Amino acid sequence: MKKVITYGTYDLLHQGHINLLRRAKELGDYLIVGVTSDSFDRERGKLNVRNNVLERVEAVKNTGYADEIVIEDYVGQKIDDIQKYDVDIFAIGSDWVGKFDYLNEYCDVVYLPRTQGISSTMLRSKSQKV
Ligand code: C2G
Repeated sequence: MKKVITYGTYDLLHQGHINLLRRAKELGDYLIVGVTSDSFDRERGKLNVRNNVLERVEAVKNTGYADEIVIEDYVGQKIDDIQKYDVDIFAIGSDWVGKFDYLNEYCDVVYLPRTQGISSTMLRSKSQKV
């Protein structure tokens, strides 16, 4: 069984996230999705996340693509998860190209095409104007 893992915040879940999860799932048989904790997002400078971790987990669950959801809470967890869950492929959007090449030591790293024209940042700024 080929296991795939991907990570993200998934704030205000949108079509870009859904496309990413679908493509990640298609790479293997079993998809693990790491959803960032609220404190980890604050730590890495994401200060304007609207949905809390429970809401974001629920949204990812509702896409139907995740076989398992874990919470990402610290720097270095990706390596621990890949080893713990015996992951074959780490997948992430192309906005991260090159940034996760260091994981090649532990599994295959695949950068998937990012969906153009939609982002959580765009949705947050739109909802501020309403
Ligand atoms: N994404 C996408 N197309 C968009 C927006 C996002 O394909 N229009 C992808 C991102 O490339 C990422 C995933 O959706 O693979 C989740 O994106 P975010 O919620 O913005 O999370 P991010 O900050 O990229 O998390 O440990 C966390 C991860 O390293 C990155």
